[in-house]
Amino acid sequence: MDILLVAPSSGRWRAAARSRVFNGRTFRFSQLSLLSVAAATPRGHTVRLVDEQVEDIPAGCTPGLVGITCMTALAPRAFEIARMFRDRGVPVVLGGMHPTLCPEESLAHADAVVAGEAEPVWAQVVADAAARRLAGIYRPPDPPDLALLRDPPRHLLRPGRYATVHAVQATRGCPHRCAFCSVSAFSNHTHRCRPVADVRREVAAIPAGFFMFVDDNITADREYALELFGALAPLGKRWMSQSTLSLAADPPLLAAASRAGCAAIFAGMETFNNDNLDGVQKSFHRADRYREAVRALHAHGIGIEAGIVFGFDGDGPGVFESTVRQMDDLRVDMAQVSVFTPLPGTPAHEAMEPRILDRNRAHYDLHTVVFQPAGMSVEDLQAGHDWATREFYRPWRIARRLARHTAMPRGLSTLVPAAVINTAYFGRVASWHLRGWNPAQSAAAPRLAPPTPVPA
Ligand code: B12
Repeated sequence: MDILLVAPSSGRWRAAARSRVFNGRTFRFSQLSLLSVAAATPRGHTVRLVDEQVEDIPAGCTPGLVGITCMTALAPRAFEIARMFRDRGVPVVLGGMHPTLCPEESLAHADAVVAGEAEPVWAQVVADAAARRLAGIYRPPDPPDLALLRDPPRHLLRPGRYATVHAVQATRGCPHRCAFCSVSAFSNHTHRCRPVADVRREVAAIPAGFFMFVDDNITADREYALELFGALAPLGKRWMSQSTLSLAADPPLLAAASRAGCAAIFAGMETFNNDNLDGVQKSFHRADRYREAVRALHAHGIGIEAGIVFGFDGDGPGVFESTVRQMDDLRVDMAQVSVFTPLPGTPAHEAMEPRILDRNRAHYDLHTVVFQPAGMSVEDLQAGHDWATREFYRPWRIARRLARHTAMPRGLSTLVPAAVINTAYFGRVASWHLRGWNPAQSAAAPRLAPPTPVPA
């Protein structure tokens, strides 16, 4: 059977991905979701992969089966593609984050839904599609044994169109229970690890010096992380991953990550207000520890991309300016600035249900306000998010950050990824025309408790 796997893209994300600045590549990596489905496909079938960020779905094609991966923000586009193929009589299966968290909603647009990781059920789905008996929602009884994963067939991606196609996964899931996080909901707070030898072999075969771990929390299992970092060290590669800041508070682990080639971590700092952290069950991070965490990372030559979220219940109109100032002050290298988003299927969505104003899934892209904030108006939250993003990525701030970056140990060798990520966000500010304003300077702004002070 001819199987077509599609990664949808839409709206301003699609426009940015296709922009001529850097050929739109900077934010484009991975597609490990569909490569994993391709890898799990039984032999004897042909698999093609179309990533709408870089190419169009071939007009009029009629494969034997279409599989579409889908985050929440891409659900409307995924459903549109599903309709197009079903109108041609082609069966469609939806999988990924959104279909797993909202299987019934997704099934209304497809012949079948895979709710969870594909590996345990994909062969059955393919067999049922071939026999024209696709049967609703396929839920893996147990998550797959990660020792049985096959290598992702990266040759299915169009070469040269990605910042890197070398996305590797050592672990799946995260044990924490942050109320807003889809990953916790998807993985049911579990964290599983691949055999270190498999990861080492995959990394050793990468024909490049830099790669990305797409793990959600690579240090969640400390002993595993120590073993993994020890195995990676001799390979001399550079990489980035997501981790909590607990890495920074653990000197042996930090030293091991540094020796293993960790160039930077993405860590969800979220907010500089401990009450906000407590409110979303993220009490394992403390705002008053951020400074020492960033210092420790930098001392080991590891940069930090901070995940920052605006719109927590403790945020008032002053939060934007104070957050940008504190990020400057901490010398954060990069930041992903978002607005709080009650993603369907998360505890936050349930808790905030009465405050949800916008149910258009396309707006659940973490940069659009879809709920009534507690401490300011919808307009102020949107404007403040846009303003803070633009401020943080002002060219003079980027230049200052990069200059400081070179001063940290190994800073020259990680300057390229730091520069690429900063410039990519700058490009996003420009191409999305982010402007906004600082709500603290608008009149009649309600005042809330100030954020937790960060000790000098
Ligand atoms: C890498 C990544 C990206 C990359 C590449 C995305 C891609 N398409 O490959 C980039 C940087 C482009 C990206 C962008 C965005 N991302 Co992103 N991303 C990730 C990340 C970190 C890893 C994804 C991955 O490769 N996982 C490894 C694979 C193996 O796991 P998997 O995707 O779960 O796939 C398995 C199953 O889900 C299932 N499955 C998946 N697809 C399919 C399809 C079929 C047919 C079947 C049968 C099964 C199946 O089988 C797979 C194998 O077991 C995830 C976090 C995560 N844990 O998923 C966030 C994540 C998916 N991203 C997220 C978001 C919000 C975004 C953005 C919308 C916004 C933003 N600010 O980043 C943008 C939108 C981009 C766009 N084009 O419109 C959220 C999604 C939340 C949600 N409920 O939808 C996540 C979960 C991060 C988070 N913690 O919130 N992202």
